Amino acid sequence: MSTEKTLILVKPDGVSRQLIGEVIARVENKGYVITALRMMQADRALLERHYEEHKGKPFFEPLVEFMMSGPIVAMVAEGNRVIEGFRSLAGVTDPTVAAPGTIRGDLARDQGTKVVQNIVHGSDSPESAAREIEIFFGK
Ligand code: IDP
Ligand code: MG
Repeated sequence: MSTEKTLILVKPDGVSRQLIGEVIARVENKGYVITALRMMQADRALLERHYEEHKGKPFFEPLVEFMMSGPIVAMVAEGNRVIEGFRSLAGVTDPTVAAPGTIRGDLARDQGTKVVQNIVHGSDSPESAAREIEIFFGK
C-alpha cells in the first residue's frame, strides 16, 4: 500500500510573516513526512494552471496577483490520509471562522482584501494532489 501525498503551499502572506517554520512544524508534529520542498516566485502561467478550477470567479484575478506578490514555499507531504489530515490542520478557507487550533484559525484573519489571505494551500483530493504536485515538482 503506497502512502498518500498532498501539495502544501505557504502563500506569500505566510512567507512574509515568517511562518514557514510554523507551518512545517505543524505538518511534521502531526507525523507527516515532507518529501519535497522548494521556495519560488510563482509566475502567472503556473498559478493559472494551479487555480484553474476558480477561473471566472470574481476572486480569481486577485488570487493570482496575491500569489505572485512574493515568494511562496511549495512542499509535498506524505502519510496515510494526509490530504484530509492537512485540510484539517489548515482549517476552513475563511480565517475569521477557521477553528482555533488550525493554521488559518490561529495565524490569519480578515484583512479586508479582495482575496482571502489564509497562509496555506492544501490539495483537496487525490486527483488534485497528483495534478498540483506535477505543476510544482514535475513528474
Ligand atoms: P481552499 O484554499 O480552502 O481550498 P478554495 O475554495 O480552493 O479554498 O479557494 C482558493 C483560495 O482562493 C482560498 O484559499 C482563498 O485564498 C481564495 N478564496 C476562496 N474563496 C474566496 C472568496 O469567496 N473570496 C475571496 N477569496 C477567496
Ligand atoms: Mg482549494
